[in-house]
Amino acid sequence: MTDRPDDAPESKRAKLIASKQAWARDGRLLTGAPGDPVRDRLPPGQRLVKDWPVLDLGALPQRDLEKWRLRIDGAVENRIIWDWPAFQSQPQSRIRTDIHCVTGWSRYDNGWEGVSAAHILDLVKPHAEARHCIFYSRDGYTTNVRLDRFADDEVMLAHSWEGKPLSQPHGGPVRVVMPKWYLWKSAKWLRRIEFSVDDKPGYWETRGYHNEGDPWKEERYSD
Ligand SMILES: Nc1nc2c(c(=O)[nH]1)N[C@H]1C(S)=C(S)[C@@H](COP(=O)(O)O)O[C@H]1N2
Ligand SMILES: [Mo]
Repeated sequence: MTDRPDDAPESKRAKLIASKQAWARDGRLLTGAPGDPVRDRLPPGQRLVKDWPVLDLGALPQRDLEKWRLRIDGAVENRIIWDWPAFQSQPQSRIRTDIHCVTGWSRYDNGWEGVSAAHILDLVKPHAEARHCIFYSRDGYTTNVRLDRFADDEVMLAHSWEGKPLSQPHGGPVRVVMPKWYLWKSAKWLRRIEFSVDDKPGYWETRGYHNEGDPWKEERYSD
């Protein structure tokens, strides 16, 4: 898969999606030898990059902080709708993590700043039956994670990367960061989080990609 083409024509976008689905069919990059996150830093089948590639469906949503809203709802006690000032006024967290893309690149030491998943869970109080989080993005993308994975202490909604506002191509103003999972779980241009009793596989999960996506277990593709 190539970098995101600016104003991707429909044919180019279709090609990119088709090639990524072919990767899943062919089991590209699978080594068959799971890694050990204690011993290694680079998960199996990955290569280290220094730059930060842009990967998405090629539709770059407008960045408009006036109109920006984040809705958090579903199986929760307290629903939230934040506008930009409300989001900014939440307690801030910082983490430094590696990121791993299923197309084979990993990038070490990304400094993120934003609002932690732990803080969000404190505020919304998911119902006892809630098991899943579904992320909805402004470009129509969706992805699903288990609630216990969302609750991991490294998970956050990031608005900054390396001390600067997250750039629009990388998901600004706000994206999810789920560093323990392949990067497709880290939804860019986040607009809604739904807590759910039922799982709702997202864009890539319904196109041949694994429902969980642990890079150490090479959970790239569904069987
Ligand atoms: N909204 C949205 N989020 C998305 C995607 C997308 O197409 N739309 N692509 C996913 C995929 S497949 C990857 S690998 C990462 C890439 O993030 P980056 O462009 O910042 O490297 O974003 C993920 N989040
Ligand atoms: Mo990806």
